[in-house]
Amino acid sequence: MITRAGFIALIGEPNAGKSTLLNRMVGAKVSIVTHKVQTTRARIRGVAIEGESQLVFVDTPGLFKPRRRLDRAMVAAAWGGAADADLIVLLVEAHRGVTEGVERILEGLPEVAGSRKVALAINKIDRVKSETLLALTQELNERYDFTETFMISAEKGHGVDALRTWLAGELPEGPWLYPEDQIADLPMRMIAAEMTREKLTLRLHQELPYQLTVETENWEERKDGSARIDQVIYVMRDGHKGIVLGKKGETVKAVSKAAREELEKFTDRRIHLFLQVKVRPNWLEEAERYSEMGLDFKDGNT
Ligand SMILES: Nc1nc2c(ncn2[C@@H]2O[C@H](COP(=O)(O)OP(=O)(O)OP(=O)(O)O)[C@@H](O)[C@H]2O)c(=O)[nH]1
Ligand SMILES: [Mg+2]
Repeated sequence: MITRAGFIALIGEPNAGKSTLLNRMVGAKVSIVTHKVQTTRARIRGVAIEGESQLVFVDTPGLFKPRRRLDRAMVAAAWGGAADADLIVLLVEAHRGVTEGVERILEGLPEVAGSRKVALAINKIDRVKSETLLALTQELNERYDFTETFMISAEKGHGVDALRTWLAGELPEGPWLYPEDQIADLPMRMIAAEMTREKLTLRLHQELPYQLTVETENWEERKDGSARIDQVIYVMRDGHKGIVLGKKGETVKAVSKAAREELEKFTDRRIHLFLQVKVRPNWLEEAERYSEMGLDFKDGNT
């Protein structure tokens, strides 16, 4: 029996639906999703199986014009994800079309992709009329030599099977890269921190989600089968700490509850989650914060 395996990078602008697609392909929520841009910060691998093929999807941060060190490290991680993959899928939002951001990605793509196959996935087709799709497909294919074009809704699932089947057939022949029951390749402590960051991002406004990071400091297995997890939320200012805590600690309490419930579902066990908020004005310039996030600090150098 011939098996196939390889890496498939999902790239695109922030908010294009890369993490939603990864989760759908894997069949579990491995990568966090919000309606806000720049949710994913590092490369996150999720594993799916299709026939004799093992598909390792690499979710990447969105590609955008970076301003801060963190932004630069994120964008470098995204292009790096594409450069290391066997196949690349570019996600473009159907209702937004060829934005300036998409133009910039198309400019960088030839060099990064080289001779590798790039599929175009026009996502969020549930938001537009079919006439729009044909015009957009044509326009994008005039600008880049995509191997295939797929029209999908990562959220609703339309077109996703066709994309998965095509990818499975295009991967190089070779042994599987992960045990067949493995769905993600990132440490549980990081998945747990990401879940808390998702809940924070959903509840906090404006710039605050971009100025905090979450780390799992301690994970303790308990005799009764449950786990105690201690996490720190790093913020930059006293004022931010106050907002994260909320009136009488209501905000952090709600975040903790939501994150704990999701973690319990994910791990199928009882979790005791303890969150602490620490002010660390300079965390965006600390190498250790980047390694905890799975990013390369040096990538942020100008
Ligand atoms: N209507 C619709 N919304 C979608 C679809 N796919 C994703 N979304 C929504 O788009 C938003 C962004 O989705 P994400 O998966 O977080 O996007 P992303 O590309 O990972 O974003 P970053 O991590 O910020 O780069 C979320 O609110 C999703 O629910 C889709 O097919 N249709
Ligand atoms: Mg994402």
